[in-house]
Amino acid sequence: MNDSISPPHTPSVVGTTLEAHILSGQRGAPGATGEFSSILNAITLGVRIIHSRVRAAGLAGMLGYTGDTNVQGEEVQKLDEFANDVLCTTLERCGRCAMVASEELEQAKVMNESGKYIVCFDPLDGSSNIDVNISIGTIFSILRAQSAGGRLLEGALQPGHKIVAAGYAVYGSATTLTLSTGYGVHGFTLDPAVGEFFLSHPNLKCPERGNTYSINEGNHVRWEEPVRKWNAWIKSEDKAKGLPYGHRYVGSLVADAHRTLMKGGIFAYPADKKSPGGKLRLLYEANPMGFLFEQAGGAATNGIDRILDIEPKALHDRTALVLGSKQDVNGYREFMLAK
Ligand code: AHM
Ligand code: MG
Repeated sequence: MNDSISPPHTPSVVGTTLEAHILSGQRGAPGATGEFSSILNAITLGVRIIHSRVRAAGLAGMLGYTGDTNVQGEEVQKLDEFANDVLCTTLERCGRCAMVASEELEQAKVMNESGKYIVCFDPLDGSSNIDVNISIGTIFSILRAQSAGGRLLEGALQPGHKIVAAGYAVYGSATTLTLSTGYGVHGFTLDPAVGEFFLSHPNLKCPERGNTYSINEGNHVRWEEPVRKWNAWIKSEDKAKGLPYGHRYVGSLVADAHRTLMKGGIFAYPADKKSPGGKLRLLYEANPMGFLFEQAGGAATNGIDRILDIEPKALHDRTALVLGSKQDVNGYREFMLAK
């Protein structure tokens, strides 16, 4: 080997922090304005604080502290409430956020009526999984606030196609943040020793087609006939068509969606007899995911229609959600239309 020849130079992404990425303006994205960057920084600060508490809470759980008070006799805050408080506080303190809408708040909370942005979030998605050390996460989207004369004109009830940025954090084997400001999707990994997110997965693309499906099979008896037919088809033996698909289901949307975004395939939470309008929430679960999947070249529907075109009527609206590789989401749609 001739060690005088150096390997071809490829631009290094090592060392690009999330903050630097946001401040770089993301090649013309709205990140160029200080307000937008400051909102994103407030969210990512919140995510780092939640990460730190999630890691410690797992340890406390292992030691058996399951009651409402900790060893010092202090009241133990439920993690989802804690996560909600953290995000509300970081966003309020940044001074630029007009309003927040959260899974944990009955009503939207106005913060600064002259702020330019509204943030919708699920502070701790999949929180029922915390006790068993399975991945959980935080999902968010950022919308523009319309205000005139210091008064807010447009609130959080906006369709997903108006989103300017969205992302989710997964507190898993690593803590990651997947983010889009409308110019592709980028993945960041938290270095816990440094306390910073670093760019680890630039330009994420959801494959055109995958080989896994993700659905709660326990709801089979509650599904409508077209969902059952699709489910039977995707499990059928047909080597030429790449069937059957493998089955993966964690029960945390962040984890199931993240795997689907990275590896392709399909995630579905259809409407069923128990949840006729679907289970997942439109504003802070389906819409941010829909925005990210489309930005990554995938698709997101309610089975038939594009998620991002649904007009929300109330803050906590639910929807059926089907997301993943374009071909897989289209394949599901064909079954729904054939009913
Ligand atoms: P949460 O936001 O209250 O934690 O719950 C929503 C979760 C999603 O993360 C997940 O996709 C779904 O509910 C799982 O539901 P099920 O247990 O019915 O399969
Ligand atoms: Mg949730």
